[in-house]
Amino acid sequence: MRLELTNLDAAAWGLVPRWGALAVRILRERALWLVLIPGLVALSLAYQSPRSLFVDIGGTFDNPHTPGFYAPEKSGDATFRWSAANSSFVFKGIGKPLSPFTVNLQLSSGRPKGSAPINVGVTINGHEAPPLSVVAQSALYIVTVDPAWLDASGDLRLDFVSPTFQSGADKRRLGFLADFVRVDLPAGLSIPSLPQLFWLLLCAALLYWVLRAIWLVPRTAGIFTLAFLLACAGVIALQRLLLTPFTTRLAFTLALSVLLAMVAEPLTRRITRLAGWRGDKSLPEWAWAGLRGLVIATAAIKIGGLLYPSTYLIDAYFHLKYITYMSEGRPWEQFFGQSLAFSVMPKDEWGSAQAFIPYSPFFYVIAAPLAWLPLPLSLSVPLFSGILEALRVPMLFTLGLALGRRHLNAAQAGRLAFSTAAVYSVIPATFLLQQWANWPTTTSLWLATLWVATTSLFWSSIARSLTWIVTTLLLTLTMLSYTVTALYVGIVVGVLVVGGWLFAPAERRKWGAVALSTVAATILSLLSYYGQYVGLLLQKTLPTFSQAIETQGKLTTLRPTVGEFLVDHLGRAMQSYDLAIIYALGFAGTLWLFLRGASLLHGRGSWRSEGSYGLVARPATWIKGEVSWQKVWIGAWLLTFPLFTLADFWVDQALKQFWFALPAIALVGAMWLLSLHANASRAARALAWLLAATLTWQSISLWVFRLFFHNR
Ligand SMILES: [Ca+2]
Repeated sequence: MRLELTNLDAAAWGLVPRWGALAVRILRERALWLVLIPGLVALSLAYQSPRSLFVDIGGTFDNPHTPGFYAPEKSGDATFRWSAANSSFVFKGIGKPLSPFTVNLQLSSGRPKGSAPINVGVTINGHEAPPLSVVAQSALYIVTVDPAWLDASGDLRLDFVSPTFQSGADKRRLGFLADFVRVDLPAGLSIPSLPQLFWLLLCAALLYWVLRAIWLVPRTAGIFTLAFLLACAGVIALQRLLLTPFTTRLAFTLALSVLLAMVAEPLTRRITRLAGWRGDKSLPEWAWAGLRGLVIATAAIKIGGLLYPSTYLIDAYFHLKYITYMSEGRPWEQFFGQSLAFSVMPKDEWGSAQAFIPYSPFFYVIAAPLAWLPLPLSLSVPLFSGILEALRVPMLFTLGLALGRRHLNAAQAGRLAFSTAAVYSVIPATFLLQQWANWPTTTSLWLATLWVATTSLFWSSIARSLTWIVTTLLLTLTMLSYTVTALYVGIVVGVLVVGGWLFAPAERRKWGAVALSTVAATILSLLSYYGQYVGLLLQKTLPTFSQAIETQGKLTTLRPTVGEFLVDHLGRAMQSYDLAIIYALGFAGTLWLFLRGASLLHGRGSWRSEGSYGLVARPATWIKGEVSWQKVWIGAWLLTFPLFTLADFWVDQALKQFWFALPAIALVGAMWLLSLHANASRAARALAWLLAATLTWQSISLWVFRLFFHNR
């Protein structure tokens, strides 16, 4: 059975019960059981591995194991954490050995040399062990664990009670210093952790379900699922502590990913049908299966990464603090007025130009209700951000549909829509934004994409009241959400309306509607937020800026020369954020879209026979006559990249110009890849696949590198 709508105009929500039917069906599939049973055996065997479990305290992966300890610290090459009066080491799901084993602790009291040893009490899973007499020098302490103290969960917990002292100006009450822990497992039989087995098998079943839902046959789905279980068994055998604190969250992530796809797909179907893609223009079912797969993969990889217990998110602390303030109802002017605006403008960068630019608290307002959930904000906010990011995939799908070329049949339109979403999903920079945790920016870019997707999808009715009101409200939210994005969007609309008026005059009524919508959105956002600062901006900020440009030569004090700007700033960003391939694709796609030779247009609506720029360039001739409204939109959006990059030389935008045009770049990149793939030569097809594979690899490796090994 395939998860699809067999009747073209069947209700889109009819898919939800079909997910359920598929779940029942796969329980009877032999492939699933042929995978789960050997998987269970492999996991149980992996638990027999007597390899020691080593945790470097203060290192990259100690977070889930050190409740009650203070933040990690570094001194030279040594990494460590201070304990408090009460602190613990927790090792989840290590299994239950049948003979006694030891835990080795490298500790020191951290007191001055020659001080008397301190007495640290230890209980192991609630059973009292002999106390440790911890001396000032770093030394190894060995604790023996009676296997009877462990239950079927295979969890091991050491609770410490320590005397404390205060050191210098440090306000913390410090107990002892911990450098590393090593659990030496005995040779001989070990009972696997039953909850771990349960969660991992559940994850495998969910994975099999997902793979069957995107049309893989039972055999192939089984092979991938088995590979997953064998990989898990490998980690359990080698270093199970990298996996065991994550298994419940992994199962949650997979279930949530399915749920997101279950809701996002019918919703997207409904919206695209409303926009006219129905009846004989219905998109092919495989495109929907592809969209489903992309939403699930994006949600699973991005949310999974964000929820991994050792993940490090750069700006999380700052924004979580303001969300907390907002949820506590702190005084608006004191916390969200000028002080917030200045706190995001570092003095060393802005120099004498440090002046007030309103910093919209929009994100803190919409995120504040998350504080009422029975979940810490450090989990719920990244989760919320990951969900938004997964929902961006169907937006890109509709963008490809709306702004794709004219004269495409439903199959070709479906291919472009899917490819646009797919290219966006593997842009390494989209992963980077999640790790930066600059949530106000990402939310505003999300809203901007939603605004363009909605406006272009319903372009034919943009001048009618309902569409106009909805898109105007979306534009207002976009402008309210972030000041820089408001400015960007304003510039885009300016270019769009002027360009449309000149190059696509047949659509002037609609360009007028967009212009009017922007005026209305600007007035609404001035009335509700920005308006209160207009006087301040005119009297203080602008004079300060112009004076700063006179004295500093530029608005910000960084980047003194053109060469440094190109090499240090742009070059380094391109290199370290893996932007090169995606921008090259975007450049090739832009040339392909705007300079494609008219003489090469043989079969209308076919990707073939139209030269692909880049490796397979053909001469171009400018196509005379009217430009399509889609091209004006794409052109205006793409133009923001060179425009804002140039502006970046004078006004630092913290790299925001790199991300703003990414959806448009994904769209033209997808067009170019499709035309490359349709090219008859095998080398061209291979290149299209190679580029897609390289981008995927770059995304995953950037994600892993950034989350675990960066900025610690
Ligand atoms: Ca250490």
